[in-house]
Amino acid sequence: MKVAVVGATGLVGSKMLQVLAERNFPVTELLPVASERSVGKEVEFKGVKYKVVSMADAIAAKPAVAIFSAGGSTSLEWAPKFAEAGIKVIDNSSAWRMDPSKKLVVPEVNAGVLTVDDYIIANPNCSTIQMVVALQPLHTKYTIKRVVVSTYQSVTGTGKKAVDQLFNERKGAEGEMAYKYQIDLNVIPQIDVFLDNGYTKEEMKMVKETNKIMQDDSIRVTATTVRIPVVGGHSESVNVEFANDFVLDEVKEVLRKAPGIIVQDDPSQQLYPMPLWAHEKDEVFVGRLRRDETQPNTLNLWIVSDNLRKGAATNAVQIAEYLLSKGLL
Ligand code: A2P
Ligand code: 11C
Repeated sequence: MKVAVVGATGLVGSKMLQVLAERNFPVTELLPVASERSVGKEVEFKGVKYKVVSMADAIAAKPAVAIFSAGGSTSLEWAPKFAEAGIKVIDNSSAWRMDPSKKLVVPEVNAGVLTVDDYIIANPNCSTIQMVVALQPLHTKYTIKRVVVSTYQSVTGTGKKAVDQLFNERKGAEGEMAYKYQIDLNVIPQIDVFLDNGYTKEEMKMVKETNKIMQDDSIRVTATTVRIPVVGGHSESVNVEFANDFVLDEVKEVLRKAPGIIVQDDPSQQLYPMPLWAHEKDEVFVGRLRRDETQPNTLNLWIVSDNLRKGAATNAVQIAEYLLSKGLL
């Protein structure tokens, strides 16, 4: 199968190449795509070097699927052109996520919404993906009423420039700033731009995308998203109020049995999820499970996942795998 990876020279794009290779997605021909300035450069896939091609050349080559991670404006301009050529697009940008005519998919939660007619499929924001993977099985069992989430997000979510900023600061070296402020030895309670309501765009993504993926607008979500000097993955402290009461051991069992989740929860061993362990893993790690003793039917939990993997590349490749397995490609 011919596969295009748009943004193949970027942080998420190169992770997509790695994940496609690791999961043995049946790529017969790879078309790495990047901006005009990278055309002709080489990227490696399964030990073979491939030349970066332009958008137009990729469309002319008619891949079955194109996985995009080249930013929102690139996606707004080019995804429809791929789709018109009959190429299925899985798009990691925020460009199409809230478009009512486009599906927003986390395979463990709502792959079933996909049909043969979906030509542009949106991959959600990383912090939303890991949260809904953990929330969906709990919602099915206990019915979620309200979610209060605070995030602790890795600099890899911003891109290479931010990773460089962190390590330059650590070395005491000069360099470009991805953030307005120092990130090493600091915490920045702002991810993306501020909106009129005082929340950031990242916070409102967590609200709106959660409702869309879980197909339930009655779930009330409020978020505070925070950047921390970490590279391995995003962490989330989540407070969930259910309509129904629960037994904690049963909650653990529900999560253990759910797809894509690893429960790491043993206070006696000081075992809980951390970005250090989630890094380069595809699963969502859940722990610190405990009852919120201040109100009924309410649970506290801690969710960690590698934002470049399950939060981006792995989720996109899983969507491609689902399309393939259902004959939708
Ligand atoms: P390039 O390396 O040529 O700039 P990141 O998210 O790490 O910044 O990566 C963004 C990715 O999107 C890179 O691969 C980048 O290519 C690619 N990209 C940026 N703008 C365009 C564009 N207009 N057309 C195609 N690819 C683009
Ligand atoms: C971050 N969540 O960690 C962002 C990055 O909408 O796909 C991903 C932005 C997006 O900074």
